[in-house]
Amino acid sequence: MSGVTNASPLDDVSTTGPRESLLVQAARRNPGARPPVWFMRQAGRSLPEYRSLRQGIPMLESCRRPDLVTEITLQPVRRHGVDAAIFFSDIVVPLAAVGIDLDIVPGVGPVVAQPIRERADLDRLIPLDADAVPYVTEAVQMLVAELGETPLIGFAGAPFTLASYLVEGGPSKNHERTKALMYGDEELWHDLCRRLAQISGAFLRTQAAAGASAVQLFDSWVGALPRADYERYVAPHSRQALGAVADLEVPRIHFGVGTGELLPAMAAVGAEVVGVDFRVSLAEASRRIGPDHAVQGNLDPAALFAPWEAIEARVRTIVAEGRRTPGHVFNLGHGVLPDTDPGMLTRVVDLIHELSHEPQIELSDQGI
Ligand code: 1CP
Repeated sequence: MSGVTNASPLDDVSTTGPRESLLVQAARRNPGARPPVWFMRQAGRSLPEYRSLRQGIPMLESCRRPDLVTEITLQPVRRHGVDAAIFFSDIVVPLAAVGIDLDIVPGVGPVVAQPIRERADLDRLIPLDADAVPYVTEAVQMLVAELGETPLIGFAGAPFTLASYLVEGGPSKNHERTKALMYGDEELWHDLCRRLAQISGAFLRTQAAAGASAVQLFDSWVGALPRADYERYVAPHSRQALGAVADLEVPRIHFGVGTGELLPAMAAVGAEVVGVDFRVSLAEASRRIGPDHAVQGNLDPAALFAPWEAIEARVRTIVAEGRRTPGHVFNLGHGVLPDTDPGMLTRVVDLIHELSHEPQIELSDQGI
């Protein structure tokens, strides 16, 4: 087996394991000489080697094949030298595993055959057990062996974002049916989200128990809600999902898009790290969240289409701001866009890796 780092898992003495990695340390608010860097959606469409591997294999099927999952997860680690791997799967994989009839349609996303809109529909959402996703456990174990000291991040979709796909039946811009159910039948909404929180929590736990070093809860679309609604309709369920791994000592990252107004509430439900999209600066985000949490982010994925000089300036600003937070994990403000030049991602990683050798520039020098 060819590991992606020099460290072999066999001589993985406790001083160099993934638990001592920059990622885990930054999440624990013990920042190193530079931030760790990885990218949401780093495994996938922007890589030609991904596209050739996936040819003729439907997305859901590829998520159920540990050999493919392992290879796709490793591709960006090899190519870019990122400081963490993100498990290749999808937020709807655990829903399919409990028997929801859905597909991931190329160019569209998850599509649910029979949306969940009435009380009787809840019967189709049975609890998830690790036994229902043996391919996840197997792939995580294979990956941990291959990755050596590089940490693997497990993930799940948060109840609100999962509910949106289930209620709408597919991707949605305004989440109108989801909000109609949430505001119109609060009891049914909470019953639905309790089931989703169990599924989401069990999916996180399966990955952490198999050896993932950190987990991320994606509440991608929750920025569609004002804070009062977040606290009333969503927070208890995201807390339940994150609580499912509270005893496993893996740092938990909690991310959503357009969540500037929700950051403190998202921090409060039980995450060590709060993901920040590109609409709020890291300094402001950290001020809103407070000293007890690290932050992750937040280069605009669309900025990667600008000339390198513009990208470099933005990366340096984000790193400088991150140094003023309790802990910083460098990432994009949302996932890698499909047409991104992978070479730009590699350059961002190289730049951040070089920054540990440069004297630290004070923010005031840059007029921030
Ligand atoms: O590198 C990685 O991040 C790899 C694994 C990964 C992750 C973490 C995939 C593979 N999906 C996800 C999470 C995911 N899936 C989220 C949360 C992250 C985010 O906000 O981007 C969401 C909302 C989904 C749902 C989903 N699955 C969409 C979005 C649809 C919409 O509503 O706009 C899409 C396009 C998919 C399919 C999918 N998932 C992953 C890949 C590589 C793909 C494309 C597959 C293909 O068509 O070949």
